Amino acid sequence: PKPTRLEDYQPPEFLIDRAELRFDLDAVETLVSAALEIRRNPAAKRGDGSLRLDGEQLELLEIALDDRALPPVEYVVDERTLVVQRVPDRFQLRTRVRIHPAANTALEGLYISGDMLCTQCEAEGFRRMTYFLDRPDVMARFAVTLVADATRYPVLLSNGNPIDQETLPGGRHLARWEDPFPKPSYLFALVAGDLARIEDSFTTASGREVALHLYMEPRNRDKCGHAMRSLKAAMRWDEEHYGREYDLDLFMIVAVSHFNMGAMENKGLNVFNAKYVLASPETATDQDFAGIASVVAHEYFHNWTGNRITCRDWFQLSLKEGFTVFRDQEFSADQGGRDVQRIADVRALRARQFPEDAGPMAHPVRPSSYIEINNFYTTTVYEKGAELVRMQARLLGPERFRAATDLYFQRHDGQAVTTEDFVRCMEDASGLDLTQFRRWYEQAGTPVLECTADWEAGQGTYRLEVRQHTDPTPGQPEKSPRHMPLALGLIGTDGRELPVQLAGEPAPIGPGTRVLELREARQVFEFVGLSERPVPSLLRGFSAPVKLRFPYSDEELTRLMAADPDGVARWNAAQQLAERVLLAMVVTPDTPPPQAFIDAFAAALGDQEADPALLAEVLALPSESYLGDQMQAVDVDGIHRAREALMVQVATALRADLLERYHALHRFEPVTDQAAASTDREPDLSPAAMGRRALKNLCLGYLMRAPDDAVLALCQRQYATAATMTDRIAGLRGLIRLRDTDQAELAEQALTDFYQRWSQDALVLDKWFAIQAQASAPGTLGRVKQLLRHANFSIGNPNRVRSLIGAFAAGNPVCFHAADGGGYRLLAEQVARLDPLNPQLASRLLHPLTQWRRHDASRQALMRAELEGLRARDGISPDLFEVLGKCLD
Ligand code: BAL
Ligand code: ZN
Repeated sequence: PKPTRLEDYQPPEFLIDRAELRFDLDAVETLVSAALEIRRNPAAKRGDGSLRLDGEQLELLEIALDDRALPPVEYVVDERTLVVQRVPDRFQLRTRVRIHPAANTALEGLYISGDMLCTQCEAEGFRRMTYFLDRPDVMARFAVTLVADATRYPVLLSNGNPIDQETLPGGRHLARWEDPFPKPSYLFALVAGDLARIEDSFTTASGREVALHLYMEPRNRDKCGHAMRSLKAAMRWDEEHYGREYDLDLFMIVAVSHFNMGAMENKGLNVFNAKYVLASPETATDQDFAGIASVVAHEYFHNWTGNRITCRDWFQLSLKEGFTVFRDQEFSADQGGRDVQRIADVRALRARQFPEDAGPMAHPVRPSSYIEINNFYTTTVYEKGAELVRMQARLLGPERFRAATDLYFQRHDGQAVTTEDFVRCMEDASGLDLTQFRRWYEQAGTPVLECTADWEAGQGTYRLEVRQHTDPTPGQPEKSPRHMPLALGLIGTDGRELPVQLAGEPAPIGPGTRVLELREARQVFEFVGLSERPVPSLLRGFSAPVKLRFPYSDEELTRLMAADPDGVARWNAAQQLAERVLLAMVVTPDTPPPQAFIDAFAAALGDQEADPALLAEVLALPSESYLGDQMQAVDVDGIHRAREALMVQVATALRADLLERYHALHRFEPVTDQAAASTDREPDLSPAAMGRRALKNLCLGYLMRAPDDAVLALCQRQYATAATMTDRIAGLRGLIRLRDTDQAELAEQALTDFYQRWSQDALVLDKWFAIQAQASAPGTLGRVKQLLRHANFSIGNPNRVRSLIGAFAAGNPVCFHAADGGGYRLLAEQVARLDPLNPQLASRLLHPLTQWRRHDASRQALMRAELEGLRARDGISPDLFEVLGKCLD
């Protein structure tokens, strides 16, 4: 397969103004008729006079140009294109093709999910349904007719507004939809099925009434309330924060069970992975509820950042994804807690994006080349892209950022544009020069900020030196310094904030956060007027996506952990302190943690003033994979041992404190009566209640590291009487630790009970698979193999595949990296099995193996052998080909 390069971009030679499509729907065989109004693009270079349309896996039945059936000599069809020779400047092209939805296991284009038919077109799925100019800078008005069996598919949906319905002979029926907004083909959608609907409505700021329809399989109709509430909250938020109103009279969401991604923002007809729609307190965790709100908002926000203004080409993907992730993060921060949301986002960035940026798959936020665009729906394009927007928002400040986004919406509405167009709006509205900032879009890799400081007591001057550098990444040996905001504060001995005044500034500036701008490889900042040596609180709010190093003493970190008013910095101090203790324990296994660490932990646990949700973050140890990233060569076993040992030591030293906090928090939960299967009141789903549960279950997690009979009983009771899935799964997670111990029976009982309760609920069953795949018990690899043969495992359902194979490979370092290579073998076998069916998913699952260079020589050899084995297979997909090439060559 050949790469596509940004530098080769050419405007489309032809445009499609209108597309009339008719789908004669059937699971086995669907006929698609298209009538396309096409004209030559005056802004493009003239080619050889022929029209080249994209089309894959289509059986062409008819073709006519301006109502004249074309003879075979006038067109050429191959596996990827239809070329019509010598076309006029303006014409209508009609085609009719046959496709096979039930045989479509890749879940791109038209496919079946259970009994329904649905589509996924981004990035290049539309070409699997009809011949088209399947590129985002070709925007057409769509009119769609859907025809199907009225009993099997009573609901027929597409984008835009419903125009008409008819009953047809032979038990069939028809629906017509028309979308008044021109859109690229990747935003097309259709859904057909026997679906239930819940309805609501939303009145826009300008007083228009929008009907909101949420569709799902009928048995799930009582699990959609949270998604609907989230949608309405997102609609209001976008009006208030960006002045963006919804633009059609109808907004629809459909929940489907088989979906490669989280959800898809098709115009007026969002199609969602059921995981991001369906929730009840008994079946979904607090994290699931938050995930639903965030994804519903994300897809809704795309209506402006993605649909009204779309991408010129797929290299610009972050234009819509980075900005939309930033918007959904800010929405979630406003709904729950700002610090806790930011910590979750930073944790995710460090866990996934930083390793990507340091590995063979590293690429800029705006990549310059790809073989398979599906491989570029990455955490770099999404989450690092969001960080780039966040930094620009910070550099501009709230008022100027709002002016800049207003300008962006006004200037580019209805267009397909680039990240450069976005940055130019930031500049034009603010007067700032972002020339240097643009490097963030072009350079891959995570910058490192090396900071040092010295103190001149006599002068009251504190000098901070910041050096920045970025290691080479594939294809980019040299990096230049980047422009970024560095937010900081200064903390005194008593934990209070000190004034932050730079030398030369006329008047003292009060205490609090200051935002400095970095541009140079080395910069020195001199703070004056200080009465004592401060502890710097650096990178507050994680103001730039960098790795910051400062030689803090343990005492200084402890001070920040106890007192930093910036929640993110407070959390980060705790992480650094724990990281230090843990890495020492990796090197010297039997080192007890310093008493100062236990004391700091105890102080935070007993802090009654702080938000419990924040404390749950502060007291959570860094993950095994994060710790691995801090080492030259990852010591998988040493890290696991150290982390477990530290948790046991905390649990032992602070048993009474943990129990006390546990009970104090558990009291808030409803009391359940198992016999009557009822609770005395509804579970509380407010952010405050979720924060309490997070801290309580953190305590339980520690306690279950050193469980005596009383703790075991408490964990069993929580599992059995939980009113929420959050508490039930926390109980189960505690009990599953007993697998392969002499109390294994308790784990097996709970797992059997969980399965029996929830075997009919696919999303809960995903949790049952995942929790077993992530258990660090020695027998896990064998169990995962058994679960692959379980009656409820299906290679055809991406959620189930992720919950078993993905959870094991990406979420269970110690078992996946078993020294004999059994984990690697299992992943490679499953990727090989999946690749012919669903290459997009196969390529994503492979990622843990691509990090092979981070491991010891023996593991490297084993991992590499599996990767080579995959590459040697006949007929691997372009998706896999690209990833294997990057990580092996
Ligand atoms: N556009 C693909 C799914 C999403 O990012 O919303
Ligand atoms: Zn998106």
